[in-house]
Amino acid sequence: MKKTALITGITGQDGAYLAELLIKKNYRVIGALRRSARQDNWRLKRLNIDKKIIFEELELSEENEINRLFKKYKFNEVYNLAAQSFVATSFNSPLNTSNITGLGVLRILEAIRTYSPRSKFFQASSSEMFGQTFENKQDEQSKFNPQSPYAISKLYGHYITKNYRKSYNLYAASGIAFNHESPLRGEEFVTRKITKGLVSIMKGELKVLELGNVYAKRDWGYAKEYAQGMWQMLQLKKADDFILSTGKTYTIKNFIDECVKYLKMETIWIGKNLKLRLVNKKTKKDLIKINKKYFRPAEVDYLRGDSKKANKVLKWKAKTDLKGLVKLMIDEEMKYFKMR
Ligand code: GDR
Repeated sequence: MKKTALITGITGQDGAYLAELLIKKNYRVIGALRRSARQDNWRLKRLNIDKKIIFEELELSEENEINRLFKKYKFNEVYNLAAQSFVATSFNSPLNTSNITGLGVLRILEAIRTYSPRSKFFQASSSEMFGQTFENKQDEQSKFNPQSPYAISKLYGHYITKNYRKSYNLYAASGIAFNHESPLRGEEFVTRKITKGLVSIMKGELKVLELGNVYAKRDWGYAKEYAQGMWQMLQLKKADDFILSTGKTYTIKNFIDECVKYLKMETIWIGKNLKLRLVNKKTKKDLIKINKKYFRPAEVDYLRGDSKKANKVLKWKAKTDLKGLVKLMIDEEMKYFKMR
């Protein structure tokens, strides 16, 4: 019998890679999307899976719509990847973020408890929950110290998932994923903003790229591998929580250096902090500048994950390093630039 899976956030980066994986594994994939995201299926088209998914409109703010879906289908697995997922936006829309990213999780869990207690549930938790951390590496036992309405909402989702697992004996797993990027990353996130920006500069379509705090450190992996980890978390006998990360951390400035090297651009950094600039060595023109408007009211300075537990129990390990990730992202940036 074909398994049926529900993926919320199907049009996002992770939704697309997870759908690709489940289709390969012969699942029937129900993709839930917001009404406003109907046209937003370029990722699914690029992976050539848009015709293989059954789409259902769903607002995570509407419990009736969630309940309707659970009455219509029998889900073996439910992956909650939908969220207001941009940290910066959460400062401008804290209530909407809390409602969707936080309470949305509870609405799904309530539907599972009421209509489908045997469905396995995956919650996409986030390394942002660790926030301002004082530990060299963060694992499943590390202290949370969230720094944004987004991170606080994710923390609610994480704890309510654990609570429903314990209280109602549901199979509810929480995957704490550190930053994971790919050519399918949204352009508002820093890695994609950089790869797209630098390629646009090289092609003469952009003069200067403006960024915020480039000294922040992140643990960046390849999203496709993280989707695999999410699926593995639902294949155990007992639900649990796992960190997905590479264990390496780099500044945004390091990421830029790696891109510039791969693109063979002759550049040099001049100045520091708000005056920092990346300059073309020959023409002396600015290529990257810092703009205060991209700084967040509260920043997360340092993240580095320890996925020993996922490695041991799931046999999951991040394979793509920073260099490999940059290559993947820039190659595809160049390919689609040519086709525009
Ligand atoms: P993050 O990702 O907030 O870590 O959350 P993002 O790429 O937005 O920011 C990473 C770091 O880069 C700094 N930064 C900038 N960020 C953006 N977006 N644009 C800029 O111009 C810029 N300049 C510097 C940020 O301040 C930050 O320190 C991501 C999201 O995908 C979350 O949904 C997910 O939960 C976590 O990763 C794990």
